[in-house]
Amino acid sequence: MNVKGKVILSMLVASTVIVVFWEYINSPESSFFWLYHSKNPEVGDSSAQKGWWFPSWFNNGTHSYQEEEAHIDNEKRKEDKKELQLLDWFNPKKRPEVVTMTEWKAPIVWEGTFNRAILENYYGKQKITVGLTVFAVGRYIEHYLEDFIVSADKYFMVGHKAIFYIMVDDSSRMPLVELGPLRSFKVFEIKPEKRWQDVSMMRMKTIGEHIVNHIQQEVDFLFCMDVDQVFQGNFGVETLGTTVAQLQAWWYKADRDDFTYERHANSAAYIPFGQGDFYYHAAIFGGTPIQVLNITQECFKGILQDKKNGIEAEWHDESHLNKYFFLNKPSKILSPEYCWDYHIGLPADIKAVKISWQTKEYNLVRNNV
Ligand SMILES: *[C@@H]1O[C@H](CO)[C@@H](O)[C@H](O)[C@H]1NC(C)=O
Ligand SMILES: CC(=O)N[C@H]1CO[C@H](CO)[C@@H](O)[C@@H]1O
Repeated sequence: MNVKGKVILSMLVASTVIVVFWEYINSPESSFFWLYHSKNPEVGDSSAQKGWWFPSWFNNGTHSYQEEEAHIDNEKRKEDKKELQLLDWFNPKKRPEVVTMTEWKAPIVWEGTFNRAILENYYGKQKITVGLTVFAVGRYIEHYLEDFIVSADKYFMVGHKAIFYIMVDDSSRMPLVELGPLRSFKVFEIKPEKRWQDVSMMRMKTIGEHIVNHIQQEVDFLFCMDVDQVFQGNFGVETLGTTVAQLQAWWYKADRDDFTYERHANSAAYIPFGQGDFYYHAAIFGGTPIQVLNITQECFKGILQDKKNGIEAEWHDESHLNKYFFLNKPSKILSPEYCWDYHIGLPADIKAVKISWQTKEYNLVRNNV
């Protein structure tokens, strides 16, 4: 080998050493092996691990999909070990007309902002199971339950294992529904409450008990949903996260001071004017079982405290849920496309409805309106 060759070779060796060392000191785990395997990729600090490959493309807006592909190739060898990071699958710039990031840098998932293929690949390898709780009491069973389950079977976590936890006050009235191969259901009888407000508040207690007793061993993620709605499009793995909140369709553009937060200072659900982030809909919330357990326990604590003081928050469990997410910011938020009310119409923001509200026939299904 000639002198020139030796020089080039030693420069190559030196630069490799520098690159390797640089990556080593910049990786927060100080390791090349991502031994820690988390199933919750949504709010990783991707800048720490990736800044080296593509310096702050996110801030400068120089990102393109070609870069992303090259970047993915570069990292392919790590793919199996590496935790999925937010910017691997989420592009907030794809929906510039709506808010796609919270102040605390949690993604607000709108149609078009996520790359389903990357997420499917990731969660497919993890072999996840996702739970879904739903309550139907009294006439809610005949009125809504079958539509809910049939549509969930078709659209909820397609291609992944799902368990439906169905809580009814009379299991003999359960509709007969045939589910797809990856789906199963468990029916539980719950004690009927006289007032619908109590049904919805006791739900928090019941979900918590079931998580402790069995759900935490059975699923990786859990959603809790109202029964008076119907799936219309894929409600997929892009919705999974540590704690997931749903934007309420009627309020997603409103000013925070107009939100129907609980405004009585003596309620546990109290949020003062001038504060708060979003108005969340109690019809859908979720997360990992352990986080959902905390949500339900804290909400129930607030409900009990209010009862002791002879007060009831204006929107019951939803008021307490809003208080919880005010104190403990959700790690992912779903756009109103995930729980839309067609009575609003269909503005251009709403590109693909995943779940829609059923007509609320309160006079038919509630004993006390
Ligand atoms: C559970 O909720 C409480 C009360 O809001 C909060 O202080 C705590 O950090 C939460 N725990 C977890 C694990 O999020
Ligand atoms: C290359 C380039 O424009 N880099 C800028 C990216 O944005 C950060 C802050 O947002 C600047 O500090 C960089 O100079």
